[in-house]
Amino acid sequence: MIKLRMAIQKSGRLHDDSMKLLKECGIDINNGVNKLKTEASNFPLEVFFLRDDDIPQYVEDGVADIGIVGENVVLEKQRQVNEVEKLGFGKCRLSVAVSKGVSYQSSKDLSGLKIATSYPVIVKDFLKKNNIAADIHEISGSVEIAPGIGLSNAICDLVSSGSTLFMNGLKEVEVILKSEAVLISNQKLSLELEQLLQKLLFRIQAVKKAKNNKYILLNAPNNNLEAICKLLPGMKSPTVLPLADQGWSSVHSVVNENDFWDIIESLKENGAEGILVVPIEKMII
Ligand code: PRT
Ligand code: ZN
Repeated sequence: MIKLRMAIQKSGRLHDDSMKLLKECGIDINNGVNKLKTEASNFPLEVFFLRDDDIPQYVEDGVADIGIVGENVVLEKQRQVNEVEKLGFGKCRLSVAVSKGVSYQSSKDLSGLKIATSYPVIVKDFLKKNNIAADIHEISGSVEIAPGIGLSNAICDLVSSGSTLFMNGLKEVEVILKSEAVLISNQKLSLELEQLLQKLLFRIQAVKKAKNNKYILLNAPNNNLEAICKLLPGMKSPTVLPLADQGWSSVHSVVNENDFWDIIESLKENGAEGILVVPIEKMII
């Protein structure tokens, strides 16, 4: 039977979330951190564990059909692969930072500087687009120490909390790229593999939607029922059930995480009581 071959990071920041996503998609795999590959027991999927830097090339070459990797790596490696879906984890930004004491007004201030980075392709492109002449010094790790040891005047590196920059006396001055983990695929998948990818993608999207939404239950006074239902359109329309208490109804619906607090306030203003909010495991529209 044909199997979809997926490359994920062997160890590192994306490993656990990649494995968790597969689990949430109902795919059981043996945890093979120390192995090169493993198989799913209930989905036609083989998983290869690789260094993240190598994943775009393996997917381009067709050694793996699909892979999970940071967008930053996809853009840096410039391999011919399709970006299929953003996955909502591994979020970070690729930023330029300079020493805290240096005055910085605009990207023009980078002219003539030496920038240490592990992302020479992306940085070169940024400098070109902004018409800045600066030197790029490529290093593979510990980029944040470069200004401190006199190797460069600036750096361009991944940032998430900002504490690494802070601890090294650096300040973030330009965000070049916002990145997160993405699902990539080979550009010439056979029809069968494409169908398996679509099956997996359907599950991934259901998991993502569920994470962005909450199930809400509340008690509403019947005289304000219409206003409350308008606030909770849900997937089609809210479910309304009469309570044993006369004049009250129970309303069930789905709310988006982003609108959540605004909606709660309006619901309370309209007399809603006993509001319960529960996570959704899977959501298929
Ligand atoms: O061994 P392998 O080559 O597979 O792994 P790696 O060491 O190259 O990568 P890894 O595991 O560090 O990161 C994998 C991916 O996670 C990256 O390509 C990004 O897409 C994503 N990611 C998200 C991050 C960060 N956040 C991040 N904060 N990758 C690295 N960092 C590093 C950054 O380089 C800096 O050293 O964390 C430090 C900054 O973090 P803060 O929180 O102090 O700002
Ligand atoms: Zn790497």
